[in-house]
Amino acid sequence: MHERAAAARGATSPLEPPPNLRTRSGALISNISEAEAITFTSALVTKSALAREFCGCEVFQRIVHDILNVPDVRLFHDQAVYKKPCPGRTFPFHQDNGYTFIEPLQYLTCWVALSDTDEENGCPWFIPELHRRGPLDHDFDEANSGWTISGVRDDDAVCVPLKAGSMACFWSLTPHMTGANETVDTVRKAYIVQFAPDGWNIQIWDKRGAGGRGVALGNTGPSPVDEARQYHVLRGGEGVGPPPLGPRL
Ligand SMILES: O=C(O)CCC(=O)C(=O)O
Repeated sequence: MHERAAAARGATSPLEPPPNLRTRSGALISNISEAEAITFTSALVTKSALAREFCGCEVFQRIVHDILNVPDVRLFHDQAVYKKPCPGRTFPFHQDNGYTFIEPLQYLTCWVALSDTDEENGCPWFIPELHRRGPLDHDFDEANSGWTISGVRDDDAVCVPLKAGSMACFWSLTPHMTGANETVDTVRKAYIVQFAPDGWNIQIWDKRGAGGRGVALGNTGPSPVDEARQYHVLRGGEGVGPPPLGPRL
């Protein structure tokens, strides 16, 4: 996994979004990416054959086989997260469901360290057991530009330093945060790879509804899948490699 992570680091870096990426109307493309503090680069598997191979590799096939315990599993989402030196700037406690709410609720997040990470440069922290309480209310934390579980009690949070090539695997309902990168010159690099049982429904929640608090929608059954991005890693209980990267449009 260590060689694979080194290769993934090579694949993710050139694809980091340029600073201040804006729409034609001037709005920031993402309200959580900020070039000088933290960048999120999504769907690398649609741009890099190496990222594609990485997310579909046998290591993940085995992990999802054992943890998700269903015969058909797809890559749900992948993103590189680069955290720049920026004193005090955390990525606050949240559940991944606080960003992307699907049915069934629990999907699996694999947080892969592409560089060594520790308390000083912004490694992840987790609150044990709280995932059992289901989805928690999230509010937007303007100071740290991220959704967060307001008032969450974090006195028993566990700090998880990771060497490059190691990963933390956790449920999408597990509250987690990353600390500030308090170094002066190192960029903390991670690749986040998420897997979900095939047949998920993402159309049950409108995040922008009710003035940004979100509203429940009708249950419309399985959502359409982006085959180029959300490919199978497990089909009929067997690991399957990723389909080749198609021509770029
Ligand atoms: O890697 C980070 O600093 C935070 C990313 C994170 O927690 C997430 O994308 O859910």
